[in-house]
Amino acid sequence: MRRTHFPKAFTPDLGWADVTPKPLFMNRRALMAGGAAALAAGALPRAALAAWEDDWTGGEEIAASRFSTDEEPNSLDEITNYNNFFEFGTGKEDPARNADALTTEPWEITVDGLVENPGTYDLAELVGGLPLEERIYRLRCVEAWSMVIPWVGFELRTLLDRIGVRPEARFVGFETLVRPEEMPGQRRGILEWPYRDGLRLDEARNPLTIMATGLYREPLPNVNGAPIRLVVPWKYGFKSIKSIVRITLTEEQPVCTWNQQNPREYGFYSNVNPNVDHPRWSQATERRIGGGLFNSRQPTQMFNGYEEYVADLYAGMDLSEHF
Ligand SMILES: Nc1nc2c(c(=O)[nH]1)N[C@H]1C(S)=C(S)[C@@H](COP(=O)(O)O)O[C@H]1N2
Ligand SMILES: [Mo]
Repeated sequence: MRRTHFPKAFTPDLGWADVTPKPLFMNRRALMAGGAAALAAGALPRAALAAWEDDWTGGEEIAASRFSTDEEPNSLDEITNYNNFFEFGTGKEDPARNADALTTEPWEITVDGLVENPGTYDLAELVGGLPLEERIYRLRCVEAWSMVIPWVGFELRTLLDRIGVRPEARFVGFETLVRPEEMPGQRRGILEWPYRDGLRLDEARNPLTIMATGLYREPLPNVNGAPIRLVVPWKYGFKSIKSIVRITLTEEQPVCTWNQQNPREYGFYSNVNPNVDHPRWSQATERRIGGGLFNSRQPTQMFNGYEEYVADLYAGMDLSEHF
C-alpha cells in the first residue's frame, strides 16, 4: 500500500502543536514556518519539512540531552573514515571509498506487520516534525574498538507512537536497503541481504534508543547510514542498523543478520558486557579509535556505560546465556 499522507488521527500538524511546549528542540523559524503553513494546508507541508530538516543543520538550537556522555567525541574525520558497512565492502575504509555513490533522495520506508498505519511512506512524511536532539553516545563495536559519536536524532518511541503499534506486537525488526547497483558489497555474498536487525519492543521504547538522521549537527553522512539509521548505545554496534527502508512489528523475534549468520558468536541481545567474551576474543577491554598508540586501551563498561538506564530491561535474565 502506498500512502502519501498519514491518516487523520495522527497527521503531522498535530505533531507541530505537540512540539510547541518544547521549543528547545526546534528552532523558532521551523516552528513558525510549520505552524503557519500547517494551518493553511492541514498537513505537514513541504516548507515545514524543509525547516525541520534545516534544524539538524541549524546547530546551536538543537537541544543537548542528559543522556549525552561528556567524553570527547571522535573527530568527523575518524567517524567517517573507519566504518563497518558491509554493503560497501568489508574493509574499514571501503565505506568511505564507496558510499558516496548511494542515492538517498528520494527515500521510502515501508512500515508493516502489527501496526495501525501500515504503508510505504516518504521519509520526510514518516519522521517530519518528530523532536530532534543531539545525543553524544559511546559506540562499542563487537570487534572491541569504540568511538564517541555526536548523533542528531529522535527517540524511536516517538515514531512507534506515530505508526501505532498494535498490542500483540512484542518486537520490532528493521531492514537496510538492497541496491547492488550502488552497493558493491551486495554484489558479493558477504552476508545474506538485506542486512536485518531488531529489538524487543521494551528495548525499542527505551529513551536511549534513537533513530539518527544527523551527526555533528549535519545530515547523516552516507558512510554512517544515511538518511536514517538506528542507534542503540548499550548494544554492540552491529545492532545499530544503517540506511533503513523497512520497519516491521512482530509477535516473534525478528531475524537478525549476524545472529542468523553465527548464533554462537552473535546473540540476539548483544548487550555490551565485559564479562561475556566473544568465543574468539576477550571483551574486557576496548580500543578507542583516535586514542593514540599507548593511551587507547580502556576497560569495557557494562552495557557500554548505560547500565543505570537499561539494566532493568534484563532483570532476572542470565546474561551469559541470553548474550
Ligand atoms: N546495514 C548495515 N548496518 C550496519 C553495519 C553494516 O554492515 N550494514 N555494520 C554495523 C556495525 S558492525 C557497526 S560497528 C556500526 C558502525 O557504525 P558507524 O560506521 O556509523 O560507526 O554499524 C552497524 N550497522
Ligand atoms: Mo561492529
